[in-house]
Amino acid sequence: MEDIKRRDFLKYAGIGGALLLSNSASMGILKSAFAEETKELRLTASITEVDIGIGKPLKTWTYNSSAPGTEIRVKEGETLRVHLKNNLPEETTIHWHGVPVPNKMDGVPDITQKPVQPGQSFTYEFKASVPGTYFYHTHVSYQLDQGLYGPLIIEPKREERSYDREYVLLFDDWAAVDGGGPEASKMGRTRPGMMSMGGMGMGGGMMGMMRRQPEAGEPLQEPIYDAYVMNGKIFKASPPLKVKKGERVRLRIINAAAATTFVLRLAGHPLIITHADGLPVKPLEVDALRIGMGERYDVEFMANNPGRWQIYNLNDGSPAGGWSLGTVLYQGIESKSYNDDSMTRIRLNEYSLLEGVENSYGKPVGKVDKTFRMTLSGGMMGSPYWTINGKVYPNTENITVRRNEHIRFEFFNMSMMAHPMHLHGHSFEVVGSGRSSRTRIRKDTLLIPAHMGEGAVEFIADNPGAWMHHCHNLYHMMAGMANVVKVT
Ligand SMILES: [Cu+2]
Repeated sequence: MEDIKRRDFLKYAGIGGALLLSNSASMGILKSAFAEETKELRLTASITEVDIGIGKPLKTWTYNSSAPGTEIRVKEGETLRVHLKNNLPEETTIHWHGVPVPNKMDGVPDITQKPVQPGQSFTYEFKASVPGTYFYHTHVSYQLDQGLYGPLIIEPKREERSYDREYVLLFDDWAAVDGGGPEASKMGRTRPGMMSMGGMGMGGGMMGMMRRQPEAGEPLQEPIYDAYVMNGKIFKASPPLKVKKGERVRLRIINAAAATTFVLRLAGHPLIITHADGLPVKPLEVDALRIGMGERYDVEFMANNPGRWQIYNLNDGSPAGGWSLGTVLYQGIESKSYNDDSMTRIRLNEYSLLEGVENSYGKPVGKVDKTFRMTLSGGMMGSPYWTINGKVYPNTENITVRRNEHIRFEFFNMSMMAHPMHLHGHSFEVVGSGRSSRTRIRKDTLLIPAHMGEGAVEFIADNPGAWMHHCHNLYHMMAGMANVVKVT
């Protein structure tokens, strides 16, 4: 969103809420009494015109009149209090993706709260207990694919790594019609049923392989997208990320897209992964970063290769293949042309290569008390539904566990698309990561590969309440790929 000099943080660290107060106008902060303990701000959801850089404004749904919405940045241990005002024509909520909040603050309509009606308000309040890169978004209907999201950064009390500069990069897919993805879907701009992620080519334009129009009461199909944006702008409208030679730069990367997995590369620079879904990992160098919907990674790169470089999406069979997304520009570079990127092999962030580090934010799971096996399926033969163990939400089986039980989920993907499975209220260990040291990574969203892909996670059910567990492809979630985990 904006670059923030690490040194500035250090400068402000000694004087409590100075940073918060200095940002108070733009952040919509109402008051900063007890600045170190409570941060209070207002998010207004409304229909707004935004300019993503395609030459015409688009009417979409936003927080505080921009997509992404206002960046929220708090310190570990602070309480965040957010007043949501709903100026939309529909009910809405806010979900704090990845943050282990108390159940009634989790923002899932009719499960953790009554949705906020048009014209009404709701106040969310929770302690920012686990530092990391998160985002907040609506959990109602198809609103996520209309722009209702924003970054949420919880700064650690003590920063383990030193870096010179930081950027928050939020990626999204965009259907360039008023109302975004769901409106495009209603117009019939959807993917054909049997197609896998591969072979679709560019996301823009009409594919000529229209699926049948959904019948009344059926879920919407995933739209064909026209554009992919970084921080709300397409490539040619995206302001360059400025760096200086010799700097160590942190990127906090968030995939807020409704239905696109990105494989991100910064030309000319390897990326060092330092955090997965907010939590620290043993630094791992990769050439490109595969990131599913709902996942976040913090990466660093050394600015030691002066030039003008693209951030782009690799053609990895993804519908976003080959798209340029942004620019990294070194100070002093005048040339308008981009440096060439050459690679002979691409190292990706396979979960098996990532290793966790001991931290105080989660106890190792160890022995498992209960295992739940989930077969993910759907989308075949033009079916509009996506299933867990053959059932469509809300008819999927609830998973009921006792508080502090040690739980294992095993996933088996019978379908032709990958599914980023996201659990609310908890983080989980990724089984199969950290094989050498046995320290697994902890995440809250796990991408289960297509075509017989498998994955498993383990967690301690230590947060009581009814928690959503679902595919973070919005169109799969809305078409049934969800269940509820009841921690009693
Ligand atoms: Cu899915």
